[in-house]
Amino acid sequence: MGEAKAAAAAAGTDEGGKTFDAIVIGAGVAGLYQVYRLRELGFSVRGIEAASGVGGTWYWNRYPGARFDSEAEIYQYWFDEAMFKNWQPSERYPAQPETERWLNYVADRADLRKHFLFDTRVTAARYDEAAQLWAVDTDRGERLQARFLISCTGMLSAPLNEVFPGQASFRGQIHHTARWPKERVEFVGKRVGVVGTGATGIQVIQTIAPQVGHLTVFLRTPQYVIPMRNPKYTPADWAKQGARFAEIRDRIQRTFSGFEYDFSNGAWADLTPAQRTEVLERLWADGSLALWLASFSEMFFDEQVNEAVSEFVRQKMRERLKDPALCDKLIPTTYGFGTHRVPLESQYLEVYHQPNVDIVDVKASPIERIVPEGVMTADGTVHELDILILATGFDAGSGALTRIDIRGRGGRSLKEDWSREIRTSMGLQVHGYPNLFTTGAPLAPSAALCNMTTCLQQQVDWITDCIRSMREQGRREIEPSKAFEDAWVAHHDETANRTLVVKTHSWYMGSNVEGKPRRLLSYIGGVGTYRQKCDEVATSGYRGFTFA
Ligand code: NA7
Repeated sequence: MGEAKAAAAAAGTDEGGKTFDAIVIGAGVAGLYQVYRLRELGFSVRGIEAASGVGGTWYWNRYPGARFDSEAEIYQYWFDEAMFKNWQPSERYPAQPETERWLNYVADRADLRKHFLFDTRVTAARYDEAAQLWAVDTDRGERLQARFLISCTGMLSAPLNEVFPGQASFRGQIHHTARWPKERVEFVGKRVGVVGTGATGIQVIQTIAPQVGHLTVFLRTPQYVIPMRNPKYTPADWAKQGARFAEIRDRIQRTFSGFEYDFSNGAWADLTPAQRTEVLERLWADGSLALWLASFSEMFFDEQVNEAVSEFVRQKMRERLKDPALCDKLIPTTYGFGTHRVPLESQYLEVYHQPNVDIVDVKASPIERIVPEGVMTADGTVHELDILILATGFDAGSGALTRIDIRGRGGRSLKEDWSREIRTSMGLQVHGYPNLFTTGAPLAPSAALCNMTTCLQQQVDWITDCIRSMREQGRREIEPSKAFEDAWVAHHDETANRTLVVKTHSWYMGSNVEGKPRRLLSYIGGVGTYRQKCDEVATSGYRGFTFA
């Protein structure tokens, strides 16, 4: 520690003041771990967080019904075995309040809070090429400096909350799910509208439906859904998971999706129809994302296989919906199962059997504007509401960074660069932006197809090792070459373009944001493969990256 402190001092940093070895943006899953790792190595580090507390996604998304679809035993940190064992998740898929409490527990146990400025948003960051430092401005009018700038800003953190004209004129309450108020929202007896039926909208709808006076779901694209099996976890259950700590930690590094399960059911073509059905039924009964991320990988490439799995899921949905009119509205037919996010749900479809729940088809008659009384659709109807919930999603992957004025070499702007084409080097750096490291950024495995705690810790570890090796070698600046980045983008596109995912409209492709350049935002080569590629770069002495 003393030696590292001396090295930090020699590098011109000043922990008590405004110059640091590293500035970390965000106090979510990645930001907490990044601060922990750098501090462990004796670097001076300042975290900056827009929210009042830690949690990131789990701070902001406090909407009714928010919970993750990753099992509690894999949505974990791996740097402290006792921390894992001393936390008792209440169930397999805990809800937001518990996950927020867990991240507070982590922050307290590792004493991380003191390194963060809370209620502070980074507005701009400019790289000073002569000094080889990032100058970081905040909305509190402060300027801090650091050798390294590390964004832990989240894949899904820039909400699309200004969606319709006239929102400000609405007389009732209007809430985007990712900006949900801390105060309780009272639904009893209220006329409530929900726009959006992605993973978020589904959780909201199934949770508030039993409370509302009347619910209007403004539905544009229906979803394939899988019923969640969410058993309670007793202390004995968790002790069993604790005994598997090392096994789970090692396993999830190597699978396709960073979950424990993986594709291990044999090739689709080698199985009889009965054997295929047996696999699908078994994974369906698991009530997890295994049907999607660990059944048959051919589903992502082969239209016939995809159609067969899609039809299996449609049939399951038909059995629950019964009413043919509801089946027509709620069962997807225009895209294949698994070609974008598959939500787990609990009694979501059954909500539509309630007499006080209506579907408004906003594909046929889009929402035109919000008026003081409610939502006006293109056919001129005003749907009167007391509360309007926007579950309209995010400017995913790139949005968190393009909402900051980031300037690299020669004053180039990341927002302008990415308005033409979204590019990164393995999602870890961007050519033209030396000493900027990114986590949860485009072109790396992330939220789309990965258990986020797995991917984020792997990226933080890679970044930390890189910074440590630079210190050992007396290097002050790192940047990926244009050729390296071109090669990664080409590999990413080649991997993506072999799949059916690129043919489906969703945030995965950036097509949910008007004018956003299209590219699959997450790397789809698999978490294990990506890790190997990252490790190869590090062991090669960072071939493809230039140092100063
Ligand atoms: P998503 O998955 O992007 O879903 C957004 C939903 O909002 C989706 O159903 C959209 O319909 C709908 N939407 C957006 N704009 C409109 C307008 N103008 N009119 C009608 N409907 C609209 O966001 P989520 O928050 O659910 O999930 C994001 C990720 O967070 C999720 O995948 C998990 O990984 C966690 P569309 O499909 O565009 O027709």
